[in-house]
Amino acid sequence: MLKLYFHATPNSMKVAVLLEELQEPFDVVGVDIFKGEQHAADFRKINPNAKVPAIVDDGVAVFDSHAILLYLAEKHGKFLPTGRPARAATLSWLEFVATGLSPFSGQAVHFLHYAPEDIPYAKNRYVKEVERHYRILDERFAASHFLAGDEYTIADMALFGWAASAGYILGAKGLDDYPNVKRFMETMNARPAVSRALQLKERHTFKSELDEQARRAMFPQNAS
Ligand SMILES: N[C@@H](CCC(=O)N[C@@H](CS)C(=O)NCC(=O)O)C(=O)O
Repeated sequence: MLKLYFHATPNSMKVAVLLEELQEPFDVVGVDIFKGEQHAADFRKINPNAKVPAIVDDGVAVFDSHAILLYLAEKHGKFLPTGRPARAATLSWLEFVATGLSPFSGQAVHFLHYAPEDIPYAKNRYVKEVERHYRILDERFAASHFLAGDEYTIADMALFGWAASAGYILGAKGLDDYPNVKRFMETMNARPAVSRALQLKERHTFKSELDEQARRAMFPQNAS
């Protein structure tokens, strides 16, 4: 059976949603990134980049959340439109999330919550970029039900991963400034497959203390 190498993180959640939408049976293998399990030799054979998510499907290893989304969508012939305009829109928004919203969100989380020193310039840079991405998404959802148009695609699942954790970056108001993104999230949260994916976070628990072991595991470049 397909194995999903998982931690309760936005990037893993993208893939969990797609697997649930596809109703593809899968086993979850927890990788506790706070304990450094991403650096285990066996896991590095699956993802040389030592990060989650990754999958192994019938002996085939795939790493990086958006590569996995594309691989599974192509395998099943679902959630990746074949018509050229909708496919172009799906790929464009998928990359927007892969190269924009995801890494800027990751760096915003780092400087807001994990960095050992307070660096206002870095916090401002990444939070402002996250906000700019949500403004673009809000404009898109003012004109379009899903990112690629009327059709629900892997681009929406990619966005859901990070948007579900937006409060961690934007604070208590969460997505309040982006009403069209909020409407999109309500649509997503109403989907049974999304509920099932979110339940994985309850069923698989991980270390949460950001102690020396966790800092060494995730930010080895800063280890003393
Ligand atoms: N581009 C990668 C990023 C994956 C990533 O950054 N994963 C984080 C969790 S969301 C991780 O494994 N961090 C552990 C570490 O950096 O040591 C993807 O989209 O899958």
